[in-house]
Amino acid sequence: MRKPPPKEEALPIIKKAGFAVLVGRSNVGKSTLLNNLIGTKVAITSPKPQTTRQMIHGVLHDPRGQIVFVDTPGVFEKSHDGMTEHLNRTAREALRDIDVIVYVADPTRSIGNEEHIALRLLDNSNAYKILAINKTDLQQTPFLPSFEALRDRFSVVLRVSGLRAQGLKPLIDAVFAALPEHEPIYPEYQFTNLENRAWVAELIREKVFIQMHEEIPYTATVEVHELERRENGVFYIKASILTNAERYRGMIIGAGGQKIKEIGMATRKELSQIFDTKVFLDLTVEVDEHWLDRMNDLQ
Ligand SMILES: Nc1nc2c(ncn2[C@@H]2O[C@H](COP(=O)(O)OP(=O)(O)OP(=O)(O)O)[C@@H](O)[C@H]2O)c(=O)[nH]1
Ligand SMILES: [Mg+2]
Repeated sequence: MRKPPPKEEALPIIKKAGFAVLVGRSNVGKSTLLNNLIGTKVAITSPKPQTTRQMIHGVLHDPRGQIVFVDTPGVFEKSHDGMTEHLNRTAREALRDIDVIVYVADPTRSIGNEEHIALRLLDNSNAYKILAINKTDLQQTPFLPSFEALRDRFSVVLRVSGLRAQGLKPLIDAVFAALPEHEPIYPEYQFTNLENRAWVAELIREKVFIQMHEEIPYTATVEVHELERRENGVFYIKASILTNAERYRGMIIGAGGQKIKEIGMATRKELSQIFDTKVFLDLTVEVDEHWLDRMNDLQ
């Protein structure tokens, strides 16, 4: 007797997977776009430049396969300080061995020297290049035509709004079209490469960026020492904000402890909504002049 042909559903389904790196100038909206592509807050955002300091993976799971979007620090022109050098280097390194580049542009800002520095990142890459012109929800996008004119450097040009989650489907489709067939890179339940502690540290750092002005956010980092769900269901977090000098420490604490209280309150509010439980946050501010050196050593 002849064997019946294999049932169609028994055939292995070949899916796609790969890395799509979001690059561009600082503040163009890469991290906001990443979060809305994934549908979860994996990266912090702020109206200030140089918010993102490390590569952050956001994993999109889809019937077609898996896209690992990689958020990168924005390219910044002023490069005399250690932080900017670290950020620009991280953005450059993120472009090694990847499948797709999503170059994010902000049409409210002109194509100046810094944009050209950022565009140069594309030059030696064989990756499939997509130009995502962001912030198209805004009325004032005076430099839109000059970005459209970059068309020849890219395989696809798309208009999106990361903030309003507009134009994301064509972007995801364009990335999938360019990805190779590949095994999934992350397990199905995982959305980011950041561990919980690192992610909570980032959330606290975001509040520092939002609450503090001038150079203060750039003098600070956050370390989470303990993170556990206690028997009563409460999330217990012990963390410190590290800053370069005593005077900055005083400013982050604020008169009568007002600033640190606001940073703590905003963090607790967000985390208790995400975890759907009470959050206890023990947050201190400490002087540590070497945090930036340690970050650079990680490279
Ligand atoms: N109107 C509008 N604002 C946006 C959009 N996307 C981002 N923004 C705003 O732009 C600012 C910067 O956003 P981020 O996502 O932090 O930008 P980034 O490119 O990751 O910045 P760096 O990490 O510093 O390089 C924030 O105030 C966002 O709310 C958008 O589509 N429309
Ligand atoms: Mg960012």
